[in-house]
Amino acid sequence: MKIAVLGGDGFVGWPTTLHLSDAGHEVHIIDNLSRRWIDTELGVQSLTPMDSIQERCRIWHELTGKRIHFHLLDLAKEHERLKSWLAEHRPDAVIHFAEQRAAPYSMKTDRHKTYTVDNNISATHNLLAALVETGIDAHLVHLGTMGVYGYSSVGAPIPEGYLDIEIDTPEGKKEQEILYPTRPGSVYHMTKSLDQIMFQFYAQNDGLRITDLHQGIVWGTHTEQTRRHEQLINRFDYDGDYGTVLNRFLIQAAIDYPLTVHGTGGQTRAFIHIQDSVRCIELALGDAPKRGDRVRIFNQMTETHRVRDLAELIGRLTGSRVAYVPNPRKEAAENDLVVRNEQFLALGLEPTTLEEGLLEEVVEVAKRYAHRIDRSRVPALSAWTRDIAQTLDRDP
Ligand code: USQ
Repeated sequence: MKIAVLGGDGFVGWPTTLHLSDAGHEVHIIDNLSRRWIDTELGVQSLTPMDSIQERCRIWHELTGKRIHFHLLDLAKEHERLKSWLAEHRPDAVIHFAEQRAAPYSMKTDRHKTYTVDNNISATHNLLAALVETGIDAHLVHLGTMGVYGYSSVGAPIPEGYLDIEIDTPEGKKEQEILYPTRPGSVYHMTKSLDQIMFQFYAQNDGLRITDLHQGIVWGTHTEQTRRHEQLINRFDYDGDYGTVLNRFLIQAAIDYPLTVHGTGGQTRAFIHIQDSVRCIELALGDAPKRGDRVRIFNQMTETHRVRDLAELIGRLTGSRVAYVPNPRKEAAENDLVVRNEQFLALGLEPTTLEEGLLEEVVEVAKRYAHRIDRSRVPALSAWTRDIAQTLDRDP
């Protein structure tokens, strides 16, 4: 297949690109490199040293003889160029990762909220409108988030995207299938909820073939392909805005920094290893909906864990201290979460679970590059409200 990976320079985009190129697909990255600019804005860098995207593609070619094509394009701002690109290249599939993906970044200031909404909503809508206008019947696979559901299974497992409900009507009870009601917990998660409505509309109105992957928190850093050469290494975020919880605990353990549990750590979240994440995307690509089908939604996660249990586990493994710090977020202090993920299992996914070897591998990577860490950038200081901002600790 000819595949366009929008956002192919990012944390999940890059390993996905390599995985698909390795599998023999013709892969084109479209990216505006905004994630690298945000590092510059925040004054932080990936724990792992990343080469330019052009250099990464050159190394891959040298190693495998396969070409990955890179196109610098801003999806949110360059609608006409996007249309021309699609019309010229006519991809069979488009994978859409090109959104600002950090909840804390999206809550920093009104500017960051506005940027996240403008960027994410425009990128998704420009893409949908361009696919309709160019008449390209590509399968669109979007990286969504488990966060659209709102992390509470109210006693019943969270289904894969849709909920069957019964409504009272004058003629008696009627059944209806609706998108699971969204309950986003940040401006970032809100943009992914809005994406869902756009997908529903374009599938119904124009017959676009769309798969939306509701992904949990990704952990790990290496995949089979990124391991092959030092310059193919994946980015690895540790800072308070972009670092995600499990990877942060592992990095904190590596540099002898207390493991920063927010609040009581009673938050239960869905997780997936990066290797499974790229595999799921490949599985979803191979199982495209037909024209006229509803949006296909998968829950892309393999297990759920409570934040404090993860911290205690890593504390036991590494001898690190667990610090319970004031929570910068407005979120439920404790929640249960049960999630259905049968569709990927039925397609053959064999889940990578949280085993010690893989956790230790991440700690090893972090130790190797520990000299690149600025300890002052570890605490999460982006507060969800002004009142919460007053309560935060800079030094756990
Ligand atoms: N947390 C801590 N300590 C930390 C960092 C986080 O206790 O040092 C807690 C947070 O308060 C939160 C939980 O861990 O309760 C998860 O935080 P996170 O930063 O790992 O994840 P989140 O902000 O939800 O976002 C990440 C990705 C996002 C993706 C989402 C999947 O950045 O792109 O969509 O995970 S999910 O959470 O399933 O919605």
